[in-house]
Amino acid sequence: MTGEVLAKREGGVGILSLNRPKAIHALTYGMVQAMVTALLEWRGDDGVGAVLIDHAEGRGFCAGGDIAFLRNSALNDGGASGRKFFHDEYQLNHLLMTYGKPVVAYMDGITMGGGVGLSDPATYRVVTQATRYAMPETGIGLFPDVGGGWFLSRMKGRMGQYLALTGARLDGAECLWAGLASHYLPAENLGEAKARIAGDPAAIATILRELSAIPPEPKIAAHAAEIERLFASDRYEDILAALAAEDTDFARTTLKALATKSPQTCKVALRQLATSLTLPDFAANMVMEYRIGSRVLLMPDFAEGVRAVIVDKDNAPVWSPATPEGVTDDLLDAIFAPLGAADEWKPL
Ligand code: QUE
Repeated sequence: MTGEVLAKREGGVGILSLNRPKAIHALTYGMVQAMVTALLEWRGDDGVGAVLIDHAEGRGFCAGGDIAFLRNSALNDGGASGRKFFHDEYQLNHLLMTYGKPVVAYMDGITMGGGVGLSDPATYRVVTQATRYAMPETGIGLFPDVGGGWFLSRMKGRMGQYLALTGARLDGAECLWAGLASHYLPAENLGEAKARIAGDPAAIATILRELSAIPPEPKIAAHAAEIERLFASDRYEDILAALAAEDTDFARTTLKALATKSPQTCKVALRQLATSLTLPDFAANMVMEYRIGSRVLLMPDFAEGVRAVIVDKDNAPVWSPATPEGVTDDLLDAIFAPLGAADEWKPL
């Protein structure tokens, strides 16, 4: 074990603390393995009444995944180690979703990408005044994976399509309003919440309610009707046309944001969310996402997006195809097609 996840027992709970502060606790393969190992052990342990997931020292809960590693895999090993990472990370997401004991995620500070994959499936999702929640993948030529297809598509009023395409950040109050969080606590109360839950894991709901605060106004609510109308279509070109025809600051800002995103992965995201609504369960969603991830990892936009945002930091990715019109239905069909039977994703 690398020490990048601290797994410990305290009272009647198991605690997983993400501990990679120099990368805002972005998930490595070793961190995924460490969490799966502890979760499987605790599932069969009658002394563990609940699992808490938080971060150790430093700011933020979890910035995402180890995208530099994934880019290296795409460029140097044909994607083999990257696919293995996605495969096991999605098994972790699914294990949390089906765990059978309450899971509490403390989304204090940056909660993006892979961090969302740890918190969306949790029974209790605690946000604070510091929470910054986003699925920013289309900005690096990736798609909103780790179960994003399932959760985003089931949000009210096309909010999930808006978040998936734009990578917009929500604060804690907005997460609570949107149903992404279950409780809003002042960050100062998190220590007491964890200690009291460790002492009485059967009383999580009561403890979190007692330590909750009234959140400020969710600013995004003022745009909900506009989002529902402008993002109504599952065709990306329709959304762009609707935004271009709307004479508001919100529409102009949103269109400007979309112009910086990978057209290929924006179209992938829209099909991903629409398809997820037809699927019977979370496992089927993860089968779909692993097919997508296996292909998108090797598409030029991913290596280019990580180059622009993390490696060279010029924030000027050159996308290919460069335009939404250039992303054909045939390309999307190939990205969503089944893998060979031996390569398909399976739950633990
Ligand atoms: C989109 C993303 C990620 C991102 C930036 C994006 C992502 C991710 C990170 C990240 C940030 C800081 C780190 C790190 C990774 O940034 O998934 O290791 O130190 O993990 O625009 O999807």
